[in-house]
This record gives sequence, structure tokens and C-alpha cells, in this order.
Amino acid sequence: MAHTCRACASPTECFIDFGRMPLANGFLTPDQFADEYFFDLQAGYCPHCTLVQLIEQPNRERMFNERYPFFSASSSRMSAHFSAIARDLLARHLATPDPLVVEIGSNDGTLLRHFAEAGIRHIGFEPSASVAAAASARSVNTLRRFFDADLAGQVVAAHGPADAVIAANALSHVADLHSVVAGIRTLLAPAGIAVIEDPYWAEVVEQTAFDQIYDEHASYFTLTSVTALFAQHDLEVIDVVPQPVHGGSLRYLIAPAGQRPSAGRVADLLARERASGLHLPATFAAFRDRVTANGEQLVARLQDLRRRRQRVVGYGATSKSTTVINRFGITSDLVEFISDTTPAKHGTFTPGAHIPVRSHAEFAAAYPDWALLFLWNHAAEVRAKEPAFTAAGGRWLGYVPAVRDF
Ligand code: DWN
Ligand code: SAH
Repeated sequence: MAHTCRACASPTECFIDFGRMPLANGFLTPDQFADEYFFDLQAGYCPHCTLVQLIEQPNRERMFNERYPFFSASSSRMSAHFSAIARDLLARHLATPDPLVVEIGSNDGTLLRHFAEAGIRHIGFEPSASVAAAASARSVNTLRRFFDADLAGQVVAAHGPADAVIAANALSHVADLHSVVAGIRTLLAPAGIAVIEDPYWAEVVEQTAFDQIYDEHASYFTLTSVTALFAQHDLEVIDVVPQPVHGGSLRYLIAPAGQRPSAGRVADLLARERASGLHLPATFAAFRDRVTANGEQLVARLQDLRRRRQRVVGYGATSKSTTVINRFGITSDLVEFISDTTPAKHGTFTPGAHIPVRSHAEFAAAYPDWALLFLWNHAAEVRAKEPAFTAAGGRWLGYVPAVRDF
């Protein structure tokens, strides 16, 4: 079957195939092993509008439901990052008498709670009941729905247009891009602003951060592809600001077309992306070769540590780890267990490879010789927390951007 671009409907070119993969957040118990769900994890690019996307994405209800175990508040750095977004919007963009803020993928309310606390009208769309309940417990007004164009119309009819729409690490998660982007256009007041943030594909390539590719991430954006997508809905990228989170993200500030001047850095980055060769077939092929080399080196390293009877424990049962673990055959005889701070993951097993997930207390109770950092995007936060591990002689092993000890 020919696969077409979610943004412009042109045929896509597959450039990487990770084989059969389970759901990245499908942590499970032994009674569920026999019924585990798998799909083909492959990514392609659109030679026409340059969007990078999954060829096949599992149904959204399989991924985002009452068992969804990723809570935004699990990272203090991300909590601070979201608090800064809220402060900035409050200071600069919410000058109307009774402003309305809408967030798509509001998760546990880590961002919207700042508006709730300030008494600002707000609505969070969050389909995963597990995290939506945590948001409600923080007095964040949460609708347990997948945001789409119809719901946007209902919000405007009931509450009027939005002064700000926020979607952090959310637009990348939706299969039906047009419905969500049309919904953002419907929601926005003429002077309104949308703040969209997602991992930057150029950084994924630059850092060989291949484990950003997993079921939930349907699209991998650049300024070029985002500009083309939003233009189809009469929306304009008026500014673009790099963010040092999740391995390098871009924040796009978006307004109804013609309403605000566009910052010079938009044109600058568009020109740099054009000149970079980011969207050439050779760039995708070289990325694929680096992925294979990094993964094979990592496994060779883990096998060597096992031969030398060194204990290796994984650090962070992240969504991303599912791709590296299953693509390269990392099993519990190479990584004893994975330490994680999310209670809902404790006592479960990782998707596919079934490596046990245990609490951070178990990691701290008997430090291993090595910690394999699946949480590479939060390396600074993690290392600041773990001086005792290093003091006890513990060593870190990483694989993004390359296999290395530190
Ligand atoms: O795009 C997405 C991003 C925003 O968050 C989602 N699709 C899912 C999720 O991706 P992830 O699971 O790779 O996110 P993180 O933030 O890299 O990892 C979160 C996991 O790491 C949680 O289970 C908590 C754990 N953790 C830990 O054990 N110790 C996190 C921190 C900060 C820690 O110090
Ligand atoms: N914004 C948070 C959460 C990112 S995880 C952060 O940056 O930390 C992605 C979230 O988007 C999940 O909580 C998932 O349930 C939600 N989501 C997925 N599809 C959605 C849709 N169509 N509308 C609203 N939320 C969606």
C-alpha cells in the first residue's frame, strides 16, 4: 500500500525500519505477555513538504487511555520549563479582560495549574484518564477528550475564542494533523497566539537520537514542514525559538495569517534548513547507518560488561527506551532491571523485552556498577540527583549521541 503524507497527501519514502515493536508505554504484567500488541515501526519522509512521519501508527485509543503512565510532573526541569511558559503568557499575551487559555495534551496539569492558580479561564484537552485525573486533582479544568476541529467549534460557541492555545509534545502525537490544526485556527481570537513545541527533527538527526522514533510520535517536525502545514489553515509561524528540552525542541509561535509581523529568525531558520541538506535522501540514509552502528556498539558494550560480571541497571523506563531495547535485542540478562520514579510502572515489565521495572529506592539500595541512561534527555537533572551513585564508584553509560561512558 502506498503511504501518503499526513500534511500534503504526497507519497512518502520509507527511510528506516525498526521491525515489529510494542507500544512504548505498554508496560505490562506477566499475565498480559501472551496478548501483547505489536506493529511495524517504520518512518518515512515526504519529498514534497518534507514532513517526517510514522508509516503506521497504532490507533490512538490503544496508546492514550486510562493506563497511560507518563506524567509530565516526573521531571522537575520540565515542570520549571512549563512554569516559565505560563509566566511568559501571563505577562505578555493575556491582556484581554477575561482571557481564555486552551491546552492540547494537558496531561497531569503541570502547565495549566499556573493558570488555575491565577484564576484564569482555561480548558485542558487530555484523553488519557490516568493523567487527566491527576490534573483534575490539581483543580485544572480538564476535558477527557481527543482534541479535534469539532470540539474547537464547541469551545468557541460556549466560551468564545481563545487568547492562547498551547500544545507541547502534543501535535507530534496526532495522526489527524489537519483536524487539530484546523481546530487551533477555529479557537484562536484574531489577536490570539498558539505556542507549539515539539522535538526538532534536525536535532534527532544531528544527535542520532533515534529512540525518539516510537508509536506515539506520529510526526517529526522542522520549521519548513510546520510552516507549510499551518499555511494550509491560514495560520502563520511568527517566531521560532529553540528549546533545550527533550534533546532539542523548537517552539513555534503561531498567529492567524497577517495579524502579526514575522520575526527575522523565521526566515533565517527556513533558509538554514534549506541549505542544510536535512531533507535529502543521502541524509536519511546516513542517519539510518549511524543508528545501526550505535545500537550494535551499545549491545557489544553490554555484552562485554556481562562477560566481566559487571552489574548494569537501566535508568528511566522511558518511552524512548522501547525502541532501542527492542530494535537491538537488549534483554534482562544484559540489563538487570530499569529504575524509574513513576509508581504506576513499578512491578511491571517493559514492552517487548520484558525487563523488570523497579523503584528508584531499589537502585539506591544496592548501586550497580553501571547505569544505562535511557533518560539521556534529562541527563543534567539526573546527574544532579545522583552524586552518591558516582561517589560509590558507579559509572554512566550512554548511547545518544554515541555510545560512551561518563
Ligand atoms: O513525547 C513524550 C514525552 C514528552 O514524554 C511522550 N510521548 C512520552 C514521554 O516520553 P518519555 O517517557 O521518553 O519521557 P521522559 O521524560 O524522557 O521519561 C519519563 C520517565 O522517566 C518517567 O517514567 C519518569 C522517569 N524518570 C526517572 O525515573 N527519574 C524521570 C526523571 C526526570 C528522573 O529523574
Ligand atoms: N504536554 C505534556 C504531555 C506530553 S505526552 C508534556 O509536554 O509533558 C502527550 C499527551 O498528549 C498525552 O498525555 C496524550 O494523552 C495526549 N494526547 C494525545 N493525543 C491527543 C489529542 N488528540 N488531543 C489532546 N491530547 C492528546
